[in-house]
Amino acid sequence: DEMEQFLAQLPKVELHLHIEGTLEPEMMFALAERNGVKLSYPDPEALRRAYQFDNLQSFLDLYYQGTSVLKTSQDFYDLAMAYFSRCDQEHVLHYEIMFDPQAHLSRGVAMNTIMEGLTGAMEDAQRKYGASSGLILSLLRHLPEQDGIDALLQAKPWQHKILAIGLDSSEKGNPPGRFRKAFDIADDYGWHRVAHAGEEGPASYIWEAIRELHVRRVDHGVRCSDDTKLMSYLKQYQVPLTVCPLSNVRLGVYSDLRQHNLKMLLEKGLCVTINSDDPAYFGGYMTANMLAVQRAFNLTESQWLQLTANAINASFAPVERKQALK
Ligand code: ES4
Ligand code: ZN
Repeated sequence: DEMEQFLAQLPKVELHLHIEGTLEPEMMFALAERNGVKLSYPDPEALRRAYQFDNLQSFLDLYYQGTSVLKTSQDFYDLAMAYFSRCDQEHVLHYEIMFDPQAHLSRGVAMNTIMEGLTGAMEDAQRKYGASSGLILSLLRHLPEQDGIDALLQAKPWQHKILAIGLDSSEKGNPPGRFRKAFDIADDYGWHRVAHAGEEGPASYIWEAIRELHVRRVDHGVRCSDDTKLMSYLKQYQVPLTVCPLSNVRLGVYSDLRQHNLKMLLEKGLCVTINSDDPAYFGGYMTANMLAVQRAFNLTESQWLQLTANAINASFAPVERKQALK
């Protein structure tokens, strides 16, 4: 209908996207073949059928397995280019994408291999599509802080090609405060700071990410609604939340989209944005997330324009680029 048409053509900005989470089963099998990697599923269909998750951990187990096919800079280039091409089709004009270097370094893939592939694709997407982009180096919170610091030191030669530090993986029992030193190094590199907080973990982790890691934007953050003081703070300072609707439903954070608090948060004046997280695993890219939200909440056109304005404001794009996006 008319609203779906409006959403399909709306210029978009994506701020919460794990590039490893865009690895579609078909590409996983193609890369496995190319690199001589054995997968534990017979074909892409069987793999896709296994994408039934009980919680964040059951997803992460498959997600990390999937990364085993990524070996060469060409693999990282192809992976990123497939996502960028999808973005072009969906009118996503600016994207800030996370990657998990520790998931690759631990398999013997060098930082240079990852960075050459990803930055090469970003430069080509800029030329080919006119899209702007940034890279967020995300640390795995289930590993010791020192492992993350080692990854950061390996990224030092690339510091000017990276926009921000992030923090992801298993949230429960892994509070943000443990990563202060790592975030201080990122600060010395001149990077912005984001962290996953309040996805499965408690609202206190959102406070901790803000107070101890000085994050400028919170990934997910939906559990903020358990804490009225926190909600007031997020509203007052317009701390952006990168909400991922289909992800939250697939991982059981909400039983269905109608139970999601994103409309409430938006109407209370928080800086909510909509994002796809790991679209190959959660059943949809940006447009699919927006259409699912529209079916659940029937938002007004002005609410959609607000969500888009929020994403532009929440981005780390230079002011001139932000103006061009508006
Ligand atoms: C993730 Cl949805 C989600 N949460 C935490 N860590 C992640 N890594 C990739 N996707
Ligand atoms: Zn995420």
